[in-house]
Amino acid sequence: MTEEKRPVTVLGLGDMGSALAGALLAAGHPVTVWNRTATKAAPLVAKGAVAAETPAAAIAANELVIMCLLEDRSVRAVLGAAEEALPGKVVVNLTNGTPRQARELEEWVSARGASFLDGGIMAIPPMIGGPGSFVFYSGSREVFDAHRAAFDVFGESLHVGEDPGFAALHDLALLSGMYGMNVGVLQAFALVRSAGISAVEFAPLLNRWLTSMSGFIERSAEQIDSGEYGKDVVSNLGMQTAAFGNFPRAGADQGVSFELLAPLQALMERGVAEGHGAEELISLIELLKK
Ligand code: FVH
Repeated sequence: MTEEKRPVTVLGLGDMGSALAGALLAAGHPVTVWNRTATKAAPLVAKGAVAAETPAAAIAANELVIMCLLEDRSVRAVLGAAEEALPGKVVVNLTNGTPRQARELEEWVSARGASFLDGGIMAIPPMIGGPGSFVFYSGSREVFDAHRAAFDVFGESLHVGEDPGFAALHDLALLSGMYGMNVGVLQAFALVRSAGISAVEFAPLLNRWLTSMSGFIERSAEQIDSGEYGKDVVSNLGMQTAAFGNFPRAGADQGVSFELLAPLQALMERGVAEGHGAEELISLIELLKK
C-alpha cells in the first residue's frame, strides 16, 4: 500500500468530520468512520467508508486515527471509552481546544502507548481539500512527517512546533483576528442599516477598506517584535481615541448599541492615560499582557 493511500479512521461525523472523511475517500484512502449518532455515517458509507459500531472498533481498524468532535470533553469521553484500543495508534485531534487541553491530552494518550498530534483547522467544511484550506499541527515532527500525505488531503499542512499546545495557540490566535473582524463588520452594517442603506450596496466598500487595512499587519508585527511603537507614527493613539468617541455618540443618535466596541474604547483611554498617546494603536498590546 502506498503512503498516499494509508487507511484512516475518522471519529466524529459532524459537518467538519464528514468533510474530512469525504476528502480522504475522494483521495482514495480506505476510511473507517464512527459517530455517536450512527445515522450520520450513511452518506460516507455510500461513498465507500466502513462504519464501525464503537470507537474502540474504529480505532482498532487503523493506525492513523483522526478525531473531530465538538470539544475537548467529547474527545475525552470517546477516547476514555476506547483505552484498550490505543496502544500503537497515532491519534490526531482536530477538535477545537486550548493549548493546555492539547498538552494534557498528549500526556494522557502517550501514557496509553499511542502517539499524538494536535491540530487546528483553518477552513470551513466546504473548503476542505480546496486551495484556501490550511491546518495547523503540533507535536512530534517525526510523527507529522510520517503521516503528512494523508493530512495534505485536507489542505496545506503546517507543523507549528513540537509543543502539542502550539496548534491550538495558532488556531485561537487566528480566530481572534476573525472574531475581531466580525465585531467590526457587525458594527459597520448596524450603522449603515440604521440609516436605511442597503447592506449589499455597502458591502464592497467594507471589503475594500478591510482589505487595505489588513496591509498594515506586517508593519504592526515589526513594531511588536521590536517594542518600538513611537517611530514613524502615521495614526497616533491619542488622535484615534479622540475620534473613537464619535462611535458612541453616533450610535446613540442612530439607535445602534456601542456594546461591541466599548471595551476597546476603555483600553484606548487607558493607553492614553498611561502615556502612549503619541504611539501607534498597536502599542496597546503591552496593556493586554497580564
Ligand atoms: N464547522 C466549522 O466551520 C469549524 C471549522 C474549524 C474547525 N471547527 C471545529 O471542528 C470541530 C467539529 O466541528 P463540526 O462543525 O463538525 O461540529 P458539529 O457539526 O456540531 O459536530 C460535532 C460532532 O461532535 C460529536 N459529539 C459531540 N459531543 C459528543 C460526545 N459527548 N461524545 C461523542 N461525540 C460527540 C457530534 O456527534 P453527534 O451529535 O452527531 O452524535 C458530532 O459528530 C469543533 O471542535 C469545531 O470547533 C469546525
